Amino acid sequence: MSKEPKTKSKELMYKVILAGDGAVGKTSLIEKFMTGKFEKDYKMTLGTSIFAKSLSVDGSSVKLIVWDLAGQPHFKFVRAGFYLGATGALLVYDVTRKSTLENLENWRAEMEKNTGGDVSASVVVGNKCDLDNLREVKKGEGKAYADGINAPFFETSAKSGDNVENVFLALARGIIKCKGV
Ligand code: G3D
Ligand code: MG
Repeated sequence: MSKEPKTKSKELMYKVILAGDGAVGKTSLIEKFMTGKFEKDYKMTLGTSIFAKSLSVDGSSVKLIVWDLAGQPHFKFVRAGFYLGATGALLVYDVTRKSTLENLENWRAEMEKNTGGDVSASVVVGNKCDLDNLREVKKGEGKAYADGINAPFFETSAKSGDNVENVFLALARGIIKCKGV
């Protein structure tokens, strides 16, 4: 897919990817965003799923083509192609597992390597904020990481829906800002 926006009925189209360790809630987030439903059955993502959704951002219509990657290390070899042409990324960790935040740097490195640094906007997402009793990562720690890479930050719950839409809006807004539309 081209990195440049494609114009169809004045709608801009961008490929974005969901990056983050297995079971942080990437598939749950995109499913919640698409349907408003939270799927309780966990199915390991095999390969890639692709979702499309149009958003209205500050008067512009933007279509996000969201690629949901296999986060499991044994699928690493298939990931390279999924980064191709990506303009934006959600970097997702799980607030109940600190290692998933620490691993975001590895995800970023892999992304940079495979896109040549062409991902123009990222948003850092601390998911599962409904599980406050199991929390291992303070909100401030996620925010500090996001500030360090100059990205917006949100805590979300794919279960309750908290901030799910805001994350995708922020990503679309970041892309538009970067592309100077
Ligand atoms: P992944 O796509 O990143 O691998 P999934 O992650 O979306 O498949 O989610 C992994 C597990 O976390 C699933 O639970 C899912 O229901 C749960 N989950 C995802 N988001 C949230 C959330 O915001 N809050 C809570 N409480 N759970 C969440 P199971 O138990 O089926 O493995
Ligand atoms: Mg998944």
